Amino acid sequence: MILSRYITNQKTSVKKPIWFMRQAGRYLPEFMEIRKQNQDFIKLCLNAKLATEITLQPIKRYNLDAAIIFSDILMVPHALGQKVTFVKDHGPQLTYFETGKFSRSPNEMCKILEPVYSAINLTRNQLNKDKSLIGFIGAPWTLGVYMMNLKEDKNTLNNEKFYTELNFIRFNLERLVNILFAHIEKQYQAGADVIQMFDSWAGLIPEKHVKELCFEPSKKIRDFCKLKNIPLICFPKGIGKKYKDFIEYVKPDCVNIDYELDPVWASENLKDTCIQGGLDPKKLLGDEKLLLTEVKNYLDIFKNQRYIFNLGHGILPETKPETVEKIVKIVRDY
Ligand code: 1CP
Repeated sequence: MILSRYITNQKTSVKKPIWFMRQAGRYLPEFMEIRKQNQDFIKLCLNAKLATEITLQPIKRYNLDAAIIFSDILMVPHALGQKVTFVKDHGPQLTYFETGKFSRSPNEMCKILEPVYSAINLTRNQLNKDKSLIGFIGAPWTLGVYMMNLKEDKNTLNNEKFYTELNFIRFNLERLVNILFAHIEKQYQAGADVIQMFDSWAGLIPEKHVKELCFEPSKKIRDFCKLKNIPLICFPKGIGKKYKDFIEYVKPDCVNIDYELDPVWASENLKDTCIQGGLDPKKLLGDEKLLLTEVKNYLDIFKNQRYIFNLGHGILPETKPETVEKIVKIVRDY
């Protein structure tokens, strides 16, 4: 479990661990093969045997230091009773969220998500002991964005809705925090040794509300993980220089930086925390020489710090598997 020990500073090897966000899925031909025969994405996530197989696909190909369980942040709203569908070119669509629907208890939700925990258990049994298995959640705010439909098609905040429903949002984030405690603990008990919290839409929050809607719920999750000794990686994407305030307030074990953040600034300003990621996933689609320079650039900048090689957001579906292989080689040979 290199990664969890590295994050919690029990292992200070000079070699940087490497894995990729969204490494299991959409860009891999072996995934597309399984996907073709399994049209219902939610059902696929709830098929423990196939979810295990998909989770292990990138490990077999690239021998990465961590596997991330094949599931989705939207499995939580699904298990809470919302209907989740994936509409081509529009992203996920969730049926209108009524307060009454939220009345499923954490226990009832975990029952529905039992196959996810089984997949974690199955994967752990097949994964080499030196590899970490990452479980994950969507941060309360990002789940709220999907559950309450707060985003417009252009990936901007629906301001009118945000301000008229602010109290409803506050109320639901509070409830989500408690629900997520249960989901985290179940994943940990099943064999995940690290949890990553994706706050993919943190950058949409109006400045004045970032502390309340991103930092505070994240801190509650962090305190729960600390209490249970569960290593936590946070990814508050798009908050710019507020990364520094985020770290001071939330104190995560590790933080994933996004591709908009200047890595030199990150290295100088976030230096006491383990840093992960940063490289723009779009760079994997362009000129190869440029890409290799960029990879080395990240490794150089973070040479004397705890740094996990990863991207500044998930791998794009258009990425060639061979490109990923080349990156792995550079990081291993560095
Ligand atoms: O059509 C398909 O084949 C489904 C595509 C797909 C996949 C492979 C979706 C739909 N989700 C996933 C898996 C997934 N999602 C994983 C496990 C695989 C891995 O990481 O290797 C993880 C960690 C996620 C996390 C996730 N889902 C996030 C947070 C990370 C991020 O990229 O910002 C978010 C916002 C989602 C929502 C979601 N699920 C799926 C889609 C298309 C979306 C919208 C965002 C997007 O376009 O990815």
